[in-house]
Amino acid sequence: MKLIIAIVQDEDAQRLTSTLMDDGFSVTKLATTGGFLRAGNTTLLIGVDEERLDDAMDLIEKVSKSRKQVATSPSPVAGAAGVYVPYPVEVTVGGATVFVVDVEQFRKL
Ligand code: 2BA
Repeated sequence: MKLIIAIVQDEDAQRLTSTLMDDGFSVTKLATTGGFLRAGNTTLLIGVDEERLDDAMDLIEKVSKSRKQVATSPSPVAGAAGVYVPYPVEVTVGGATVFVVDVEQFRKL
């Protein structure tokens, strides 16, 4: 068995959860926060048998969209007044950041 840990954007989370469940996958949804943007995102935990791993990955890829977001970072050098001025940086977020790990045991107790 494998555990898929998929970090997706909130905008895609509901549709992805429904799509996975409609296809027979079990999903746990966590509200998480990205370290860089410090904005909300969603992490899905999906335990799958190995033979269904590719099916789940295909669905995640199909539903998760990439989007541009603007982050505000402090400027790397202080200005004349010695103040670090915030400046906008555009980053492309997603589709999905996915980790696949081996599951040593899966039990429902
Ligand atoms: P955030 O950390 O909020 O990052 C959002 C987006 O900002 C990233 O999109 C990437 O395009 C950009 N970014 C992140 N760190 C950066 C940096 N040091 N310099 C410049 N740009 C940077 P994604 O790569 O699609 O990541 C989306 C979210 O997935 C991340 O949100 C984070 O919550 C998670 N994530 C990505 N890589 C990860 C990793 N190696 N370990 C754990 N979580 C990860």
